[in-house]
Amino acid sequence: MQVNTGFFKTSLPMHSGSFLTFLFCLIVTLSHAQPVDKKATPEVKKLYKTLLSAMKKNQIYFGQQDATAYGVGWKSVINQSDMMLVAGTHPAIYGWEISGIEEDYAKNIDGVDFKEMHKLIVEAYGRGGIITISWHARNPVNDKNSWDNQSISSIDSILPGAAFHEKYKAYLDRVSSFLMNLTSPTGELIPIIFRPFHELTGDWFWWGAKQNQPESYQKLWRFTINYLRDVKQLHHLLYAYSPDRTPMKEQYFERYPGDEYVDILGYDCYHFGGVETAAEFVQHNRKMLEYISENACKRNKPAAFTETGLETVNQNNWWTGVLYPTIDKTKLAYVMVWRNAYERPNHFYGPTPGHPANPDFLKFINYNNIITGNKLTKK
Ligand code: BMA
Repeated sequence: MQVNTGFFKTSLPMHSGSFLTFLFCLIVTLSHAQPVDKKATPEVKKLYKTLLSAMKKNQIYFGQQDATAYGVGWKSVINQSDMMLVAGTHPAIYGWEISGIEEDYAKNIDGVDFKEMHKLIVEAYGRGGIITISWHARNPVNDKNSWDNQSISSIDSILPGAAFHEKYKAYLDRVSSFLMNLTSPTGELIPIIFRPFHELTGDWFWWGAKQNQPESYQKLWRFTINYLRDVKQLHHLLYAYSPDRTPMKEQYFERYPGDEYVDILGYDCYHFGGVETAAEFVQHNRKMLEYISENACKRNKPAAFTETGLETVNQNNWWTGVLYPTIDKTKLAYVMVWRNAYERPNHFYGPTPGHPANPDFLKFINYNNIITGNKLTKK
């Protein structure tokens, strides 16, 4: 079926799922949409509406993790990102990772100094960028890193009353100090999309589905939000829930902590394998994103593809041939690809200078509905 949504004309056919998503999104009422934190700052409320309105209009903000901290072959260069080198613009969404803050380390897990991260976040916000922060937290139970997937029920050991609860609270105190200091030069708190305990449906993190009961995950999530919001009085956060791929789409909500605790319905899924698996990737994830987005629209909340990418981008038309058909008209507020590691040569997900997929990337970001840094209003 060929449909003109009235927002953007395109030659891509609209699937029946997309049409339903579109109908659901018509009922998103911006005036009633509020973040879960009743005391959210004006900037957070504004960001929330910006995301909802983008979603409604089929506009998708494009993001990358650690974009301005480093890229392939460089680190800490002022106002640089691989995307800037290739396309002359930074992304619109800037992802950051705070693993290590819980132990008071000076640098995060990927070698980014927290002081520098702070500065880069302030700069990104000044350019009109949207900031999201993930947290590969260490396991408070045994000090192993987040990929400790051998421990069973770690979550139960850090909930209120359990042996490692105080230690977990100390972790949150450090997270909170970092977040609390993220202010703009004019003194306003920078709105942050906080995305803890992501990929919870997988079995690779200590908070994963194989090692913990759904209720434990929900309790951990609710405790964390209550603690940051009500005890630490942080009111500049939106909370993003990001399961990974599941065999059945309904499993997305199996561990969902509730509408009062989630602002953004996110989803993480990587493309493994390249050309051979591309069609399956598009088909599966398009359906999944439509499902998530319909559910987000019904709840008046934004939906987002919070992490994705094809490592090394070894398919030259990946951006327009795989990513775009996966996301276009699924009613998402944003999509974010993972980092371009400077320390692991084959671990990059964005454009890099000289890469054969760059012409396709430029075509992708030139689509009307893909929003990059140069289309944002500076603060
Ligand atoms: C993973 C990889 C790791 C990194 C971690 C946290 O997906 O990129 O190399 O340490 O994210 O950023």
